[in-house]
Amino acid sequence: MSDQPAGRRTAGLGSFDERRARLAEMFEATREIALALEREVTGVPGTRHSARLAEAVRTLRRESFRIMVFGDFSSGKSTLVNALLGQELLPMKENPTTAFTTVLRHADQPRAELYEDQVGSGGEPRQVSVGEFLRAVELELDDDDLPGESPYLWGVVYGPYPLLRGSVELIDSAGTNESRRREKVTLAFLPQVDAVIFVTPARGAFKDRDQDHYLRMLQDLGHQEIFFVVNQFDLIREREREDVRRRCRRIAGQYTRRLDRRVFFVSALDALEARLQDPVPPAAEWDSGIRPLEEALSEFLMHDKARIKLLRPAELLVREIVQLHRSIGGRRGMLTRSADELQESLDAGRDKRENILKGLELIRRVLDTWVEETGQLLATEVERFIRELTPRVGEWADDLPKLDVRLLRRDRMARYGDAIQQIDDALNRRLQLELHVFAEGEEGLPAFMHSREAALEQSILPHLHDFADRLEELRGELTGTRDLVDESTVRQLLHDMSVHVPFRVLSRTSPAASWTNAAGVLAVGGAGTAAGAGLISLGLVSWVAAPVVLSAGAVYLVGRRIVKSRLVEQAVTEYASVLTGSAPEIARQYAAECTEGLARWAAGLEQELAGWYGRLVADTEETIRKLRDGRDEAERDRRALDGWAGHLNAIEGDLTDFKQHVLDEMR
Ligand SMILES: Nc1nc2c(ncn2[C@@H]2O[C@H](COP(=O)(O)OP(=O)(O)OP(=O)(O)O)[C@@H](O)[C@H]2O)c(=O)[nH]1
Ligand SMILES: [Mg+2]
Repeated sequence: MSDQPAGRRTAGLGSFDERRARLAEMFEATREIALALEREVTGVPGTRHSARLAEAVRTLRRESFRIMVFGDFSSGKSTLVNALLGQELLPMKENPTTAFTTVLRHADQPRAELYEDQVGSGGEPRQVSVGEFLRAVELELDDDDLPGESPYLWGVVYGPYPLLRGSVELIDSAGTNESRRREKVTLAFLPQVDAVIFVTPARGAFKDRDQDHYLRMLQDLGHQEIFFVVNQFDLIREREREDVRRRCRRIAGQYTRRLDRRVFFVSALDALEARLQDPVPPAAEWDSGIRPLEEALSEFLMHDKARIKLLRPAELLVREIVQLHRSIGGRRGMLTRSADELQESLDAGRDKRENILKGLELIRRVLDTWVEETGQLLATEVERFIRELTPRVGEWADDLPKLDVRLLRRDRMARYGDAIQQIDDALNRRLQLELHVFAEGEEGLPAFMHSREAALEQSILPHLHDFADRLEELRGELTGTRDLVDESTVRQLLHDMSVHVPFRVLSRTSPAASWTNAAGVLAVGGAGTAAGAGLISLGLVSWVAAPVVLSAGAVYLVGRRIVKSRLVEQAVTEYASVLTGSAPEIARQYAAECTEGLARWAAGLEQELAGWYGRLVADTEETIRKLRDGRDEAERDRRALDGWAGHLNAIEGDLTDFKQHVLDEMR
């Protein structure tokens, strides 16, 4: 160390702890500037930038190294964690399962903690046994067959896990794209982790643009070493595997430079099953693909852990500094001009401003038209699907389970009622399955919504470009600095859409989750009581349930004098005919609910764009006022901005050296 050249303060790096303290200092200094700037610009310190920086420092200072398993719901995250631990610890199920973020830590004695508050908020945990924890973390269907909400936001399980020796923590998260609430909790945890294992299901891996959205989010948080696990690889047919591998590597290649050590094709379930056997069958374990992943992970933990602990936040800091420079540059640009000049630019820019507003209006119209069209097409699509189903209802009868005669002991009327209820339940389960395939299958709603998304992109992207270009032009004239508008900035605006597109809500519902209950719900409280998550909140279940209940009633009356085989036949016919009859209404209701969700998303987007423009004009007007009030205040502001810019430059210089050193020394 002593032979390091003197000069910048990072030159002699010292021990890991010294380096970490040095980086934390850089963070603190940057946060001071962010706070001051926020006070100056918005009048409220402590918003976005400074909060992110504070969070990053907390993560940096934490002694443990956190690796989070992150990805879509039901992609097999919990199964993978179990496979890595070599035991069946966390709950794994076909339906959305993990209720909240679970941190796994090594300790000799098993125990667990449950937290009701966000990490870092100081709330005391509830101390529980591991068994109690595991019951709490498993999403349960409540009395109405809806996934219950957990009171807990996160928890810790301690146990003798050799993998996690040396202060490594493995984190299982609630899946994305399932419930907004659970997703929010998962995303809030992300800035607090040092590394990420991104799990995607092999069937339709990286399929949605929101995968891209989450991956960008990870990049923005400074994650440059993501482990990609393409899971459930056993479900891919042998002859298709190479294609899937190639495609996944191509996509992952956009986010990592070390494809060989960062992308893995795994069957977590096979790995777990192999490891639960005694002795472990080596061939099965090897075929599951888990070993190369583990080797890469352990190499990473051995050689790169300390480097990443420092480099990840350093990367994030670089990005934050760039943003801060940008804000300072814009503000300073305005202050260096005279009030008259600025006013003149604002006035001269009147045409531009009008064009910007016109552009906004145009975007609004495109969005509104798209939302309306999508609603109409969706109604047609759902109606068509249901109509096409009905001729097949007759075939479903072939698979009906035997009636449970033990339940048929009461008087004749009640007996028929019970029998029909059983037939209805079975038909309902089948219908639910068909709806599920429609909602999830490549040919069904996802394909429909993809085509709608593509249509929207095609019609709206040019307008978004125009709008952003014009706005930046105006900003350039007012401040002397402008952001370059590139394709990804504009596309980023549309990314959020996928979260709001209701087919995902629909596709979340699993066949077993809600069906049997629906008729009961309707009978007891009307369609309104079916409010809740997923399909049910969209009304599809209760509307599809309507014919079922009617059918039970109709057959119940005629059924007094018919024999059992006729009863089934009659029930099925009734079921099919009422289902067809209700198709338009079911489709209309469902589409109306989807349209509402999309309209909310569109309104949010419009509001955001209007906000960009509004803030630029308001900032300019505020600066003009300051400049008019006398040069003193403006001059003071300018000096302050210069001071901050100077500080940031110095920090940036230190940071560059720091990063280089860490890279060199730890290689
Ligand atoms: N065939 C196959 N099935 C798998 C594999 N991994 C997981 N599964 C199954 O996929 C389903 C979901 O697994 P989980 O581990 O609960 O998925 P998760 O990502 O934790 O789901 P959430 O907690 O809901 O986000 C379960 O039925 C697993 O048995 C795999 O590699 N192959
Ligand atoms: Mg899980």
